[in-house]
Amino acid sequence: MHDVMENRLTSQEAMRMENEYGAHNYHPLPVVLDRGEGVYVWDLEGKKYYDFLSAYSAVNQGHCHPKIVNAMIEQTRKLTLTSRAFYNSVLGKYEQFVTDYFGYDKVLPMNTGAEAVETAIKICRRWAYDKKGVAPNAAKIITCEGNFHGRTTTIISFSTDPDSNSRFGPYTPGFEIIPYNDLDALSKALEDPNVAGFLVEPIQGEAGVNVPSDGYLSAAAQLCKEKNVLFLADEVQTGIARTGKLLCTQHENVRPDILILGKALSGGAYPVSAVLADNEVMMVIKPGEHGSTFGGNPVAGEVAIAALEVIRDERLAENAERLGGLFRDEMNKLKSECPLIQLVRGKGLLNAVIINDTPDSSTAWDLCVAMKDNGLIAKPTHGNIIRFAPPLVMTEAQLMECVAIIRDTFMAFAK
Ligand code: IF1
Repeated sequence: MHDVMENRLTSQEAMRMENEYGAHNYHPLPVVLDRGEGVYVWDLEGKKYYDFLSAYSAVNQGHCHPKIVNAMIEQTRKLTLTSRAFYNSVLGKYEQFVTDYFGYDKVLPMNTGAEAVETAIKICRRWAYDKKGVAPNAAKIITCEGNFHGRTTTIISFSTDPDSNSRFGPYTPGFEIIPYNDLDALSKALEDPNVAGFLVEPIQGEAGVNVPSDGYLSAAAQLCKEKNVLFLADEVQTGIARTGKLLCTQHENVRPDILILGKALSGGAYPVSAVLADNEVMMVIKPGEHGSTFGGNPVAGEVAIAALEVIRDERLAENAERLGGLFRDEMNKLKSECPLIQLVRGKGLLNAVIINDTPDSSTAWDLCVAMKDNGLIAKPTHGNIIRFAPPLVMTEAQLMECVAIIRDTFMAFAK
């Protein structure tokens, strides 16, 4: 027993190794997570935390959900990967399940969110040439200021965040950037007959949970329809029940022409992403024209089926809607007592608190470190915005315990 204790990895040692041997492409909060279960995670010293980031909304179903883990283990013991050179016994079943679940004719399975966004861009451009009659290489896709759609070179080509795109040029052409939540700007941009699609996050996550005006998404979708332009919804972060509906676009009864999913499509157990569309769009891709080694693998299929069944069977969208409203009410009560809070915003259990300090101040970071010490982990985005996004399996009692931790931390800080 003594030997085992002596060799036990410590958080300090784990952080040192990451710093020494890993690229410095992140600045993590100083906590080393070792185990997760439901809404809880534990560090290497056994300290327990509420997880209020959910791996950026990938763990909506809670950490290590037994149904998802068991589906992964069972399939992994049987067949992990065949490539798409051959059929496999899971893919057709998964494709039928997921297209029925979201109401589309077809799905193109990929692995990461960025791959799904890249796939959607390629499908949209191909549709513009083959169906809309746009001249070769002239297709344009409209995107929004403040967007985050992934980290590949084409996607960062239309990012407006210098951290995401500076000194990674030359950039991929064919994108026009307009202000988010601005229908006049969209209407003007749509005058160009070469526009193939409008790529938009229903809520801008990385921008700090930027919720557009009511009616923006439905009006934007209508403008696109009138101009024969595809509406591409990036629901990688807002989808899978996070905002209180299965899809965030459903709050406005918008049905995207191309739907992009990732993250919680697998419950955080495995990289699974997907692009869904109807036949007149999806069938522009012919055999051999797009693909991926792992895309559509049997483990991904079984994991995604289990993850989506959990969302439905445990009514997690309804829970997110109810607890999200409660959380914002409680944060607004705290705002009335605490000068540190400038604004509370969000939908369902995708929320953010804007801290009353400059983006280059350390206040939001310091608050997150203090909350960590008090048993709740969250992380700032863009300096002074703290995103609060717990797993959707949280109970009201657990949420109120977290509200107390946030309140105690903020009130102690404000003294
Ligand atoms: C990081 C946040 C960032 C996404 C949307 C596509 C992707 C993402 C709406 C790409 C990924 C992740 C990536 C991660 C941090 C996190 C994130 F918004 F969630 F907070 F960066 F903006 N569309 N978001 O949010 O999916 O390729 O990562 O599977 O890169 O730091 P991916």
